[in-house]
Amino acid sequence: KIGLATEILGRELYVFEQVNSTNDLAKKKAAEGASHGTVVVADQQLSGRGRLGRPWASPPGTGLWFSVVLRPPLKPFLAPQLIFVSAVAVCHAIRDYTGLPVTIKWPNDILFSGKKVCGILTELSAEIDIINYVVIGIGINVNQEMADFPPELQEKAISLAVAGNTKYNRVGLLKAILKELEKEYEIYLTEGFPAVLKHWRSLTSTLGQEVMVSSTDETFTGVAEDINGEGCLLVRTEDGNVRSVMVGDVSLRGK
Ligand code: BT5
Repeated sequence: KIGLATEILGRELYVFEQVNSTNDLAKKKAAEGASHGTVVVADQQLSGRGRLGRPWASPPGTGLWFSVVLRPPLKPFLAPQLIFVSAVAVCHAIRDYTGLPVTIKWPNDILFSGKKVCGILTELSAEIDIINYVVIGIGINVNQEMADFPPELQEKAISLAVAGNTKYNRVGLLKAILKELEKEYEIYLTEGFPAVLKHWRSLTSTLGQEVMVSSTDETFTGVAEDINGEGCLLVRTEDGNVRSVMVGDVSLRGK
């Protein structure tokens, strides 16, 4: 019993010392019928994943690695909107819990002074017209020292502890995030995506920035002006055109 502050999220809760990936386990539980709001947490992941199979460093004792099963009453094409619901909730909760001015980098990162403290991996299981489930995987660097990060992450990753110069209670932070996620998800379902976008705009550091967009086919630069109703990033290129960039296989770098 960890004293959850939620009605639904985390009421079915699985806690492990070590798993390969909480997303994989949450997908398995969901396929076996786990209820909406099921949460899988692990102290350590042996093969934590980012998008496109990229690795996610998930050492024991220091991070918050967890996944939430949602069963939203939505058409599958709307599933990407849940990335924004999640990012808003996580960003809000981290700000409230730590007081640190973290921001959202489109589409799925939470940054502290330009460095990544958290990544979100959303995975969908759907049929033509209905969503079976969505798994929201959230990885937060909570109490790592800089020396705990592998060399390739030294420049681009940071933990909340390094950012705030103090350690944080991981269970307390988990409870705060589940509470915010439950709240933002409810706002999304009752008020719609525009309400979430409004929150998102107030928390992002991407808009107004000069960005470099890279996909497998091409790289271009421009100024990130807004996101649209589908969550696409609208980038004004040097020739004055606005290009819409889909959540998917792109990486974004501040220039
Ligand atoms: C992400 O992917 O940022 C999504 C990460 C989601 C992790 C959670 S943990 C719980 C759940 N179970 C899983 O197996 N996954 C989810 P992406 O945008 O593709 O970023 C991946 C990149 O971030 C890597 O290529 C590294 O450059 C960098 N990275 C890896 N580990 C990191 C860490 N601990 N902190 C900051 N950056 C990291």
